[in-house]
Amino acid sequence: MVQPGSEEHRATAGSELPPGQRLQRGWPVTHYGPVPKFRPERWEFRVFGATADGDKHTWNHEEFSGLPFGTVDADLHCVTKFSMTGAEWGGVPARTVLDLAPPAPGVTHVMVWAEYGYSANLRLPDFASDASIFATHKDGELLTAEHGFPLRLVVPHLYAWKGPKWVRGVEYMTADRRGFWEERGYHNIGDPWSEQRYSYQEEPGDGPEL
Ligand SMILES: Nc1nc2c(c(=O)[nH]1)N[C@H]1C(S)=C(S)[C@@H](COP(=O)(O)O)O[C@H]1N2
Ligand SMILES: [Mo]
Repeated sequence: MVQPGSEEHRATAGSELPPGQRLQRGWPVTHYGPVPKFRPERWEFRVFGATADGDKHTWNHEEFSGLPFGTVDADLHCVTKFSMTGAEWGGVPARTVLDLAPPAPGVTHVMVWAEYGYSANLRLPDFASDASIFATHKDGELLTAEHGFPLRLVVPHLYAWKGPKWVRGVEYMTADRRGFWEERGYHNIGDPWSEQRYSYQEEPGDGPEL
């Protein structure tokens, strides 16, 4: 068996890098601000905004940990041009969250919220992609604090800033709004395969006025 994350796995995963990216050995830590301390008794995951039933849905840490577990093989592409390939992410698929707390019919975008107010906006179909996962594990091991423990979102087909570490909830939106980096010069959509790095590259319709 090929161990996920091993050199052999990397070599056989066939992961081609998006344009302008280079492979990074190991797994660097990249984020803005301090690493939050996890307090299980205060932690909850919230789905709010335009839900189908109009209610806010919350799970405490024990409840969220009991949701059906899935895995996704995916690379991480940082907009600063390094990529980490061949990871196996384990956790709760975004689809599961959408099924358990469905959005109202008019929802077009989501804002994913993390500790300290970090946020990233996504088009609903990007969030709902089969490979989007709220990861608790990488290669069978719990995430470390600096990599997002207890929970981070991974959206494999977008730049990694679209996947908040220390994620705490999802807001369903009926119109687009910019998240943390999207307000600070980064592309509203962030597709690495077409190098949507910066907001100045946006075409009309790619995002709300800056
Ligand atoms: N909460 C939070 N999540 C975040 C960030 C951040 O600043 N805060 N940075 C993003 C960016 S730019 C990248 S490249 C990845 C890095 O993940 P890593 O540190 O596990 O490699 O986390 C993303 N998630
Ligand atoms: Mo990044």
